[in-house]
Amino acid sequence: PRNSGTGPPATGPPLRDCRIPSPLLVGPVSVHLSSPLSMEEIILRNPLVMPGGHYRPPDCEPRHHTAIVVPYRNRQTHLRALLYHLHPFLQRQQIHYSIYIVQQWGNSTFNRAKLLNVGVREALRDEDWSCIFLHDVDLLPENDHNTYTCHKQSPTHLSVAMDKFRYRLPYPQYFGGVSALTPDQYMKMNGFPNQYWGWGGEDDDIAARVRLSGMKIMRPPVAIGHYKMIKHKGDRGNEQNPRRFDLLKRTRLNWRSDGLNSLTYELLSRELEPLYTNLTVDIGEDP
Ligand code: BGN
Repeated sequence: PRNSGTGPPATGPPLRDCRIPSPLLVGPVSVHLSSPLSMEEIILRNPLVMPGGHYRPPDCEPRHHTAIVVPYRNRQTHLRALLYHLHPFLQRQQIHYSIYIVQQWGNSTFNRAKLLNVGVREALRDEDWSCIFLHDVDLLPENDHNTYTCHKQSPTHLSVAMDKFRYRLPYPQYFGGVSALTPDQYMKMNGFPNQYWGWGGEDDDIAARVRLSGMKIMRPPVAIGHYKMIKHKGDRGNEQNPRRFDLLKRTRLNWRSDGLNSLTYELLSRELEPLYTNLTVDIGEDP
């Protein structure tokens, strides 16, 4: 079948390579946040998306294979807005992709970075992805020239201009929101920390790991890296983590021992929903 695997389609004549840049790009798009459609309506608008939120351009051979990993709990309206917006956005870029929603089971404190580790590991069981995107559920890209692909040399930070931060970086080392790495880059930095329970600091730790493992961070131009953030109150179960300052002081000592190589979790279910793969995972709780 054409829509599985990273290799060429099993049947039919070989396709020509997708053109770069994609002729389907439109540049800036206006993002509406009010009243997202129902899931059924969003499904109807995305007839070419295969179960699990998997897509492959129908008429050219994609050059990029990207897994989008989204840490998640209790954000139904955000999820619908993201899917409504992201599927057409990625299809205009003519890349081969899947969207993975990694849902933390239970009510213990949220742990974004550990969920990202789970998502990366599970996504790589499916496919030989060339690029992995770490994507917050409440961020919507506003310009499709911001391509969801990876650079071989360096991890990338994409959300460089969020409306919440008046369309610029809140501080130079900021790595939160949306970022991307190749599987090799991910392995080189031993993945992400598992010890950040609650809000804050885990993205700074990830940025520090990039540097400590000898890599740099690349960014698109500010004019292209525009994102809208869906406004929301602080989540219950994701209160600010008071330990984040102490943890960040120890990244240099801890990054080799805490990360991908110390990751433990129990995958409770893996469901191929029409527009995403739903991974429900027990990641334990703050000790
Ligand atoms: C920073 C947070 C990040 C967060 C950004 C933007 C910390 C660590 C203590 C210095 N970092 O202050 O996690 O993404 O704000 O909101 O809290």
